[in-house]
Amino acid sequence: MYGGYIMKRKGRLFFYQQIDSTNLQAKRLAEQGAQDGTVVWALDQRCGRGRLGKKWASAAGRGVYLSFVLRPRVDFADYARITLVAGVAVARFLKKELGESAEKIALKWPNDLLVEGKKIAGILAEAAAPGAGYTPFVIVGIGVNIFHEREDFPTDISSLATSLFLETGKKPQGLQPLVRSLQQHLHNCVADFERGLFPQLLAEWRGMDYLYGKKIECVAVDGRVVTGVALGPDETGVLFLEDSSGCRHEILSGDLRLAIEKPPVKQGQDS
Ligand code: BT5
Repeated sequence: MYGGYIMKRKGRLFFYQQIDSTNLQAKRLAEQGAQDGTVVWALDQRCGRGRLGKKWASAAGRGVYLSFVLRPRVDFADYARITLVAGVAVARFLKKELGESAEKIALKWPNDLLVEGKKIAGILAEAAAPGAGYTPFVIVGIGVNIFHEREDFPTDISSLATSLFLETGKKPQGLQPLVRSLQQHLHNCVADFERGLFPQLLAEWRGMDYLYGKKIECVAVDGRVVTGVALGPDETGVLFLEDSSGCRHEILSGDLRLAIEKPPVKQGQDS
C-alpha cells in the first residue's frame, strides 16, 4: 500500500558525510522552500540535538541520523501530534529489525524509544508556523543507534543506551536500506495521520507505553516537580498524571523520570 504514499512525498534526499545537525539543515532547506518529504541524512553530526538544548550523541557511521521536512495536510494546531505519529513509525521500523525481540520495544512519552528501559532511538520534532514566504512545516528528526558497541556511547549514557547490534548481536548490511525502511514507515504513518486515523495511531502508541500506570516525576519546564501515576497521552498528545489526591495534571513538556519509591520507615527505626 505504501508505494502510493511514497509517490505523494517526493522530496529529494540530501546526503552529507558530516553536518552540524540534520534538523538544522532540514530547517534551512525548508525555509528556502524545500518540498514536503525532503530528507536530510548524515553519517556524522557535529552537534546532534535533543530536546530542550540537550545533545544527541552521534557516533560517526554508527547510527541513522535523519531529518524529514514535512508539510502535513492537517491543521497547524495538530502538528503537535507528529512526535507521537513518528514514534509509531520508528517503533514499527525497530520491531521489524528486532525480529524475535520486537515485543521489547516501548515508547516513553513524548519521544523516546526504549528496549527494556534503555534508549535506542529519539525523535526531535520542530514546527515552524507560516512565515514570510513559506507555508508551515515541521522537521521530524530521528536518531537510531544501529552499530554501536558499548564504548561508542559517551560514558554518561553508556549504561542507559542501547543499539540494534547490542540487542540482536547482528550487524545490519548497511545504513541505506535502514534509511529507506524508516522513510517508508514514516510516510505510511503520516499518510494515515492526514487521513484522520490519528486515534488508531494513538491506540498503537498506547499499546507500547512504557510509563503507563507507573509512578513518575515530571520536572516541568518551569521547574515545578509533579509526582503521580502516568495515565498516557490523550488525543491531543498531552500526557496526564494523577497525583495521590486524585488530581489530574496535564504535562505539556519537560523531563520525566520514574519516581523512586522510598521504603516506608518502620516504627522505632532511626531515621
Ligand atoms: C531526543 O532528545 O531523544 C531527540 C533525539 C533526536 C536526534 C536526531 S538525530 C537526527 C536529528 N538531528 C538532530 O540534531 N537531532 C535529530 P531528548 O529526549 O532530549 O534526549 C536527549 C538525551 O538522550 C540526552 O540528554 C542523553 O541523555 C540521551 N542520549 C543522547 N544521545 C543518545 C544516544 N545516541 N542514544 C541514547 N541516548 C542518548
